Amino acid sequence: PAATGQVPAAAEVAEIRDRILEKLKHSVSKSVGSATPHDWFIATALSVRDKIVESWLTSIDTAKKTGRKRVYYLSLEFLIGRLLIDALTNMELIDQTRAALAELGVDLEALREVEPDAALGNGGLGRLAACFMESMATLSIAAYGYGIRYDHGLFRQRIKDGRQLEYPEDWLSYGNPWEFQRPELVYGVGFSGHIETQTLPDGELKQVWMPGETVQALAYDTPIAGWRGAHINTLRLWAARAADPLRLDKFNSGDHVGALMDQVRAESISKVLYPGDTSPAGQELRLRQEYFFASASLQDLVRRHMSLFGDIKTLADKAAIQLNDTHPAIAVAELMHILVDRYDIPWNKSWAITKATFSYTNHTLLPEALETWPVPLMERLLPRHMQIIYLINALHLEKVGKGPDASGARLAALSLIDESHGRRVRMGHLAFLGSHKVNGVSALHSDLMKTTVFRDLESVEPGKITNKTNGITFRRWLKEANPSLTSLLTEVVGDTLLDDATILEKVAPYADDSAFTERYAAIRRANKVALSALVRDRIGVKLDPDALFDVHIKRIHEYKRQILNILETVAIFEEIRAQSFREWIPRVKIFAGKAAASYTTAKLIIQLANDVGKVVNSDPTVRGLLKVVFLPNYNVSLAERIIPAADLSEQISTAGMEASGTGNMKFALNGALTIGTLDGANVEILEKVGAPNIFIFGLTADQVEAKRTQGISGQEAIARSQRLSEALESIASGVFSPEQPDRYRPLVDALTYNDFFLVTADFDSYYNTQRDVFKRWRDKKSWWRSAVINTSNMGWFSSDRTITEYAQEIWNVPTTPPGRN
Ligand code: DL6
Repeated sequence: PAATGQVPAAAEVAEIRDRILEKLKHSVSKSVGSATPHDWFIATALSVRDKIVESWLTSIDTAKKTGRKRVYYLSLEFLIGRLLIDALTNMELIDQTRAALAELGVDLEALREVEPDAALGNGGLGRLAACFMESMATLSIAAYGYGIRYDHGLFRQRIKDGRQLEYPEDWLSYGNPWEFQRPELVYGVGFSGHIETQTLPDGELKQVWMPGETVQALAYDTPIAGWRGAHINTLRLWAARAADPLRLDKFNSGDHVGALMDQVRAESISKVLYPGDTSPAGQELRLRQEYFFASASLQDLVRRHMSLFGDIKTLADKAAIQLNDTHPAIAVAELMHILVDRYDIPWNKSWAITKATFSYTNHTLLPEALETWPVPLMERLLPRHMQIIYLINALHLEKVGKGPDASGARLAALSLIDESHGRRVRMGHLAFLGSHKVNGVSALHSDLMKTTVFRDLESVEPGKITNKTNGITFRRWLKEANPSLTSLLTEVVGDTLLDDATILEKVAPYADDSAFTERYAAIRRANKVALSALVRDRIGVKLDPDALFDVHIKRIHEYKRQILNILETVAIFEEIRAQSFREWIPRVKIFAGKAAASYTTAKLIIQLANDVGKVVNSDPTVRGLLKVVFLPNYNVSLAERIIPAADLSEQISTAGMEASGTGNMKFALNGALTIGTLDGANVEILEKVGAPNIFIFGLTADQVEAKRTQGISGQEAIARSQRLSEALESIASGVFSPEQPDRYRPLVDALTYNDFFLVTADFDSYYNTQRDVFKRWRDKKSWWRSAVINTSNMGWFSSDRTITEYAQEIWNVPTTPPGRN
């Protein structure tokens, strides 16, 4: 990152330099002469970690002394990315450290690049968890994040002959300087076995679960520094180990592989993020992961609660547990198991404590992502929990079955057990019932929750569903990703911008100040030059930094409609070839994103983007007026490079399907204009930035629903639009895949006959709106005016705002804004 312009004090620089040298010598065991960039990275990370640890211990002590309520954020995913620049930024040590390293002949930027991304998440949900951890620390909330320490995070994507290949990701292979192993913190997590019924002295019956297998959960802690380092929280990740790592008897008798079987089985739980779940074994492993981390986390937090407060009945006053999607939902049954079976708290009281303690965030309405587990699997793996779930369900149905509208269909919809295709436990229902608040992640999404998947449950507990529109941390997505823009903005609003993002509003008047917009535009251009160098290095394509950078980066999914963007690209390509004399606007289409390994259609879309790029980029008639690039291995670090260089942000999901989006916020904050549907948080971005400063197109969520009831064939839309039919025809006929002309026939057939995502219905509207984008781009004054207005209105999308809402309306914990500790 560029320097912030402040000259660090020489004494402080010298002290940091000496600490780095000390770490290099005593912790890395290398001399200055022999140190590699990685050695310098470790030494620098350890030196800033020491500073963090000092505040960390104070934060923990203060929370203990004051007896504050803790927030526990349970998430199977934390998409953290790199931490060095983040830690230095939040500890306000970045300029000093850069100067100290420079004295040693080391470039901080080079160290930034050697740190592997901690990619313990798939996409938006995991990245949100990482932003929330940072904001909770910034707001001095005493919080713990709980998750799994996967040996291998999200797969590494390579593109070979245009196709995605998946390779294991190895973020831990050089060690992880940020974490602390806590060998003293080990919990046994049981699986399978049987239940014994015991009779208590008072005649009551008690169920005792005797697990058939126990896996150990080992804690690894990573400190998460809030802005200005005033408060540090803990991210506690669990690694799985066998209780008995080596069967010595087997080993000594010569069965060397068999002796390690238990270890392999146990450790597979924390081996990979999101193991493929198309096989029954894969499904079982996923459920084992969910229970493993839920159980370890609850045991840990109950132990802390008991040692601090000594009374399990006060748990809800001192602990708020947030379920990040349904992945940790089994924790509801686990807490009931702990309260009823371990602490002998009566059922009703236990249920009241459970509900008061938990809250649940829903992140998707896609039916395939709403988890359900086969009852036989649950019965085998978690017999006591299945019993508890049945009892929760029986009491719930008894209550709701008394109403006048208690039809069989309604009870079936309300039940925790879905009986429609084999018996399955609905984890969303379990999370809903076991929580006192349930929230969606944008206004539209929260409304849709009430009318779709949770309609019946909402009618039983009206008002339970609330909205908490997502946010992003401006420390990472503004200051660290775009330091030059941050410097420009702080010149205008002052250096408390990262303490209170709403002061960005003060930038609005500068939208009409040409001296300001010229500097703003120059910063974008420099970022585009830097991105162009990256693209050339990684995939060998040369870009024109003065072209319009039109960016579509996110997971590859049909509902996100990368194919709509590709169709427009193809249409323009054909037009440039046919009418090369026209005055075309040079444009670069940038795609990046990973497809789930088993998602065939998404992988075909990646291949299509690559194939289109190959043909377009080498066509002599196009003369570089249109370039199409697909950047491999999209991750947090790459996003940090691409977003500050984007002119146009593609947020074009089928309306009603993207719960919120957070990339949309990152782009708009950095001044890209959005082309988007009225979906997720786009709706709120429109409200904030105003219609003239965003390009909205396409069907609304209501229209999508209506259209789907009429039929989803694309034939009519294709017949109506010559451009669309020609673009589809050139894809289907093999223009982009001459070596295999029918490669994309399945994609084109789906759009023609079964266009569930309504790509064809939205095509003309999207195409025409892209022409509006061109018109605006020609009028540079107007373009930069809109860009500045976007930046100035994005303060509300800070995750500090989101977390403040959670704290006040769901967790009931105080927040202290940064700078006021
Ligand atoms: O809430 C974070 C993020 C949203 O911004 C995205 O719109 C949404 O798609 C994503 N949801 C998931 C859900 N996956 N599952 N299960 O990642 O959450």
